[in-house]
Amino acid sequence: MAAGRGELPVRKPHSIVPMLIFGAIATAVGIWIVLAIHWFPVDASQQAKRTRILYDVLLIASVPIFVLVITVIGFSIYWYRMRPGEELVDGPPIHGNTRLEVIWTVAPAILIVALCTYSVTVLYANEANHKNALTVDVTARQWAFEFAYPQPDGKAVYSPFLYLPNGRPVVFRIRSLDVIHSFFVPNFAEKIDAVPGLTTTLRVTPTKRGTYAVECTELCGAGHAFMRSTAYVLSPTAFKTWMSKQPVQVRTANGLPTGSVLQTAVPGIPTTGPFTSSTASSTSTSPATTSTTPTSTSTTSASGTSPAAGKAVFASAGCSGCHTLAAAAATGVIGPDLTTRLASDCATPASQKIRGTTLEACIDKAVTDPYAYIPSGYSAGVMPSTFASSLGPTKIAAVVNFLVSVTK
Ligand code: HEC
Ligand SMILES: [Cu+2]
Repeated sequence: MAAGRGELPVRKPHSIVPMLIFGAIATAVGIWIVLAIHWFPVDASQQAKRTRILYDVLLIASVPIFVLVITVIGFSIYWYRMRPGEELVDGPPIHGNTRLEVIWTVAPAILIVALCTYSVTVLYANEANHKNALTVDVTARQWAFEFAYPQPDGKAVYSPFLYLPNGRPVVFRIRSLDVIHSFFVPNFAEKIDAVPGLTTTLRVTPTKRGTYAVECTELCGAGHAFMRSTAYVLSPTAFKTWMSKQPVQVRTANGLPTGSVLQTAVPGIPTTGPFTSSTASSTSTSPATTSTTPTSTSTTSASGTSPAAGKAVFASAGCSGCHTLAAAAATGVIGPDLTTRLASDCATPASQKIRGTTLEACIDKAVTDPYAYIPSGYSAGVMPSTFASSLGPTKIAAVVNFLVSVTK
């Protein structure tokens, strides 16, 4: 039985005037709303301004498209809804509309090409190299940033805070000593990852004096949320004055100032806080002495300088984050694989000349003075050079004994 079935006749089209009026009002209101919202913090760089204007253009282009889609759907649902008695009836047999299909293919294509071209222009403008740019080296580590301003004779001015002269283009050269971090000043609207083994660059021209947050935006460990600093954009004269008062220091291989708390501890976090197991008092100002002196209370099963104690040090001092070592179930890949390479690296003539001829001397030197001899394929400045002071003689001896015991 086909009673009641069949196809509806094509309905008389509605006038599109109500849609146009609704669409025009909704577009105007929508654009007003998206432009009224502060999507970004205050612009403090040329790059931020360009990026914000680009976003404004993208928003202005998006609102009419959104309104068009929603309006046509809404009106169609209402106008062409099913009436009582039409439950079993098919819609009218409409197949394709070439003109409409050409329009909805060509118009978005033109729009996308135009917006892409504009975005690329902004990208190139933001990354343009400027003569006379100020170079600032950014060193990231768990969990702090350190800024270095290169000076003549291979020296540098170091600062845990970022000072910049207003209006002068800056080139940041960014490195990480440990894991992947990301350097971000929201008001500059520019960010880039700090990747171990690479130097990444970021260009910013500050345009507004003020104090801004510097943040790490890559989850980089337990202290990630504390990995913040401050950027001060000063007048050029104030910047000069600040710079002239800073001590010029010899550049260290790892990009951190000699004696910086960063060499041993994490700023802003007490040495006895949740991120360290240190039992040392933190009242001393010298980093060499703020570090732990191992006490026998800190270990229970293994103590002193035994290989077992050394295995615990290997885990707690973060060695396993960078090194592979079967005996410690460590799988790090930033430094040499100690299971396979340590024996041979300690046996080369160059190594023996610098690190000593015995395995024990070699490992001790490799841990306490890591850049004296660099095994082939690696570079200086990655392995922390501060274990001698941060771990103290007992833990060093323990970890050396452990490595000797597992190296054949
Ligand atoms: C941030 C990564 C990193 C950490 C953490 C680290 N190392 Fe290294 N280590 C390296 C790199 C890179 C090298 C090779 C370059 C060099 O010797 O400085 C290296 C070299 C070595 C060598 C010499 C290896 C060879 O083949 O000659 C030893 C031994 C060593 N590390 C032990 C340790 C111990 C013990 C710890 C923990 C107390 C540790 N490392 C922590 C990155 C790291
Ligand atoms: Cu980080």
